[in-house]
Amino acid sequence: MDDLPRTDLRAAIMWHLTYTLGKDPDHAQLFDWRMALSHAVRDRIVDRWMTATRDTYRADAKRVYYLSMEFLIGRLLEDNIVNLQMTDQARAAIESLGLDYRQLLLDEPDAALGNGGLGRLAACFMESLATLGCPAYGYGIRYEHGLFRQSFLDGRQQEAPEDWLQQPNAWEFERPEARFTLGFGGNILTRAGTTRWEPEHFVQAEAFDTPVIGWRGRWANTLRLWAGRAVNPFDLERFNAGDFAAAAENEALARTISRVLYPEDSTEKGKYLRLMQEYFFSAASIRDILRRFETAHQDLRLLPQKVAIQMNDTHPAIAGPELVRLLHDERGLPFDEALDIARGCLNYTNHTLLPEALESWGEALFASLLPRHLQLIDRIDDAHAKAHPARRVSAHGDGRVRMGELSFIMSNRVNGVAALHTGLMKTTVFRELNDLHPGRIVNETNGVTPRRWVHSCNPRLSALITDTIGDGWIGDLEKLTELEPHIDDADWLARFAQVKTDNKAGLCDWVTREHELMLNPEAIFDVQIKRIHEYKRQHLNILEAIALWQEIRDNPGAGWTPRVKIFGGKAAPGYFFAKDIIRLINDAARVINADAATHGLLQIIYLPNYNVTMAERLIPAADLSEQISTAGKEASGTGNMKFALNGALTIGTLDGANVEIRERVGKENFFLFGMTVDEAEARRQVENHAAGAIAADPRLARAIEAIRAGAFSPDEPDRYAGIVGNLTGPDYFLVASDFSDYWRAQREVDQAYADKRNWARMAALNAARSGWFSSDRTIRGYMADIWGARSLTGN
Ligand code: CR6
Repeated sequence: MDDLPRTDLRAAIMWHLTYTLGKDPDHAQLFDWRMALSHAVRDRIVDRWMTATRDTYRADAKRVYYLSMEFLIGRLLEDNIVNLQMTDQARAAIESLGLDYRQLLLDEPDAALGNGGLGRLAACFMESLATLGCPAYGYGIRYEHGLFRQSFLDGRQQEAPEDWLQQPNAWEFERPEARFTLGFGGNILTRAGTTRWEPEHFVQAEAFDTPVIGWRGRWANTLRLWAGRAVNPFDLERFNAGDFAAAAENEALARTISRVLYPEDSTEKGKYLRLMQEYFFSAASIRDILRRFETAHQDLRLLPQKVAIQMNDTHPAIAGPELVRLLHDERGLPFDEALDIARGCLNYTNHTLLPEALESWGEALFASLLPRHLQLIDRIDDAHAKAHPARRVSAHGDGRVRMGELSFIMSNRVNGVAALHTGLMKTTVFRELNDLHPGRIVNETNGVTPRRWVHSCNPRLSALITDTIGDGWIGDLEKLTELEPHIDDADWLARFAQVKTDNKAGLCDWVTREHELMLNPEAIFDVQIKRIHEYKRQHLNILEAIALWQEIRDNPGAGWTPRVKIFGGKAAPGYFFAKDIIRLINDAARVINADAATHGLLQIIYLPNYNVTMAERLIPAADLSEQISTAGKEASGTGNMKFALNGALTIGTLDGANVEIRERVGKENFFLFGMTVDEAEARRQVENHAAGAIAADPRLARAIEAIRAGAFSPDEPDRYAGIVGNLTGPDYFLVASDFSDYWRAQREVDQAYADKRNWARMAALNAARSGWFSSDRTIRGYMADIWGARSLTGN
């Protein structure tokens, strides 16, 4: 066997094809070539990865542990090639083998280990942590099936399992030796003054490591994902007795834990599994963290100096009581000391104020799985009450265990994800805890990694920026402000506009190929891509489209600016209202797209199975970014940042990070509409607010009436009775009350777009002024304000 070539990439690909994949080049498929390239790239990461680990041990540096139920990493091959700055080399090597480089990249399945913003944020953070040279581990679950695959049948969402792990995953290293056995249920024994938990059931967590390399390949961290394994995977006795299925039952049950992301939680069984998953990955991670600490230190009191743990939302909140349990029950530290140490390490990010999304568990369910933890939570509550007698705020009470309160009480710092959201945390969900702990809540506005979300996904824009100001912006996004003086140069602005035109043409080709629909490339590309939720108000968007359609039909010669409305996003399988919204959009699209009277002026397309890869395709081609949530409901948003960076203008409310985007890009470069948080609150108190708004706006009334009368569902006229009933009745998310102002802002968009040059100017100003929304800036904030961590690469 020839030695593995270290420098010549083409030779390395051939080597891996032969010796790793065992394939003769004559018979190799696209998959084999992709795997061979991935292995060749991975080799170039591994040395740096090991050096980074060694450097961290040598410096005895503080490590950051990011615990997250979700890491929506998407594809990794291109990311890794880009960060190693090997794009030209990789393309040349692949082309010299007679293969298509893009096609090869697209062959990689999307790792859909997340639902939406929270999971994608975790992925951006991992990349920024590596870019900044901050020693860090991401800890999560290696879901066999990530988020479901979405398709439409008669406009309705269908869900199929996502099978990204059907093929071998080139990036991960299985660590059979890194296993922890975790218990559930059972009893608590108190003997000679010490208490111990004797669980009844056991599951093993096995580690799979994926290296995450930063920009320019100077540092790499680890994403460690846990998989469920049985303690006794195979029962030979039962097998020999002929009961083959039962023989493997243990293994099947254990694997269920890491089988799917967010199992249906509307049943008790589902809830039980969900809490098991949370404990499973949190407990395995905490043990791993302690094990690593104890290889270098004896004194557990040093833990907060060496370890910073970030709980991404409340899903890992059980990490708090588990750490206390390990320190107190298993290591024998006094309870108060164990609690202090744990609190010195832990921090919590809140991502939502929506009451239905704030986790809480029934105490019976909780006690059946984690009896000892429930006792410890009571002691934590008591200690808290003793230290803060002014007012009792507890995690356990009224028969429930509230994970938000638990996370807050157990944390050194608690952060919001945008300025507005952080302020609201202090005055709403955590008002009392904030009074007791002034200063604990801090703000770290979200960000996105510019490597993936500009440089890779928008190569034309990236080339123009680099050509104008050099490539320093990729590692220091605030350099984008250096573009500003060029915006007044007509030639430069024309080049900027051409990038968008070319990206739109590329998207049109793809839509024609994949979805057999010809889009009008002259139209405004108006894009709303995100999870489907009433608070995000996709129904406000489709109502406006229906009203526009009606108005164009009435008045076809009025000089309309053509529009293509693009939707993408999945609804939770059990969220029926959201599924109705999807169906309504598809139904309306079918009718409107078929109307010769409005053809070319208004088109609607709902692209199925929205995921990271699709976002990378759509965002660079967007003119208009829809960020239209009811004020006070979207904690931050991160899509909004990606659009602005790629030169789309926002139509949006004063919600989440929209507020900060508007401040930075300038209010004249942002289409604002809708009520503020206070106005929305006041509006809800007005009796029949929706009916009042509908009566005051004939366009809105007509659009709703068309839906009600079955204009888009002639075979089933009352199909949307639920949506209509909500919009005309309670309308908690104030769609009706915000409609008129949304319509007004949309017509301003039409007018502005008609002036191509000025539109390009506004778009360029959005790009030039959005550099602050880099996740590098966000991570620097966490390092300084929350973790007390430092860079080992001097970044
Ligand atoms: N749905 C927020 O709603 C925010 C992300 C990341 C969300 C969204 O506004 O940008 O987190 N919240 O902070 C949760 O997932 C609970 C989200 O993605």
